[in-house]
Amino acid sequence: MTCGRQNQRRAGLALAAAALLLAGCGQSAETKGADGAKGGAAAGASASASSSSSAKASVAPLGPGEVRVGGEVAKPYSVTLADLRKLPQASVEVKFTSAKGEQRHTYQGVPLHDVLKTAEPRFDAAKKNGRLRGFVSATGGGDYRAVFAWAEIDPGFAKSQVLLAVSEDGVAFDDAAGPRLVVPQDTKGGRYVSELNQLWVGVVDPVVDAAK
Ligand SMILES: Nc1nc2c(c(=O)[nH]1)N[C@H]1C(S)=C(S)[C@@H](COP(=O)(O)O)O[C@H]1N2
Ligand SMILES: [Mo]
Repeated sequence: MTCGRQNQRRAGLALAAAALLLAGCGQSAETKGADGAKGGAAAGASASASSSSSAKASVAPLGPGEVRVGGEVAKPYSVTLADLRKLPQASVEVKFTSAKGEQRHTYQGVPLHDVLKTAEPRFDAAKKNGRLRGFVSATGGGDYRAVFAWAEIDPGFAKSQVLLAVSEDGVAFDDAAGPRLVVPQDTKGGRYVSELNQLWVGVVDPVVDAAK
């Protein structure tokens, strides 16, 4: 038997996750919340709260294709896949390796930097290159998560064009599923977070300074 994270994600159903759990396919603590909850109704319907003591009951369930943008920002907001389609688009041709082997795709979408700037990240202007202390956590379906340094996604620093993709090879992503992160500079597919539902801007100073 395989513990198919990919299949689970593809299925995108709380039902599939329940079946995996019943089948004893529980994943380690690093993939807690194996509820497969993505954007969409499944997020609200799943028992995700039971898998995380830090879950906040006060937070409304995610709407279809909703991505919450928050953290160290002045203006937290939500953007849906449908909203993203109306914003200025970029297109990238990429290749990356995955468990399926090499993949080549053309993605269309909105630069991640644009989406985050709208939320007005609060970087320390008093510190030299304060934004270099920033990072972005991207969470997708199945509580899959990857982190970026701010400089990696800021065209003012890096030659990168990280996108919140709305389509792959001309095929639109399901509005309920949410966008996919596309990371042209990566050779592996790990940070191509699918069914994106949260972007969280952070600053490393509190963690680093606490360790002094
Ligand atoms: N939400 C989510 N996104 C994910 C993953 C995942 O498990 N969950 N796996 C990543 C990994 S390890 C790879 S290699 C690619 C694979 O992309 P594919 O599923 O389109 O083949 O997706 C990435 N994005
Ligand atoms: Mo992967």
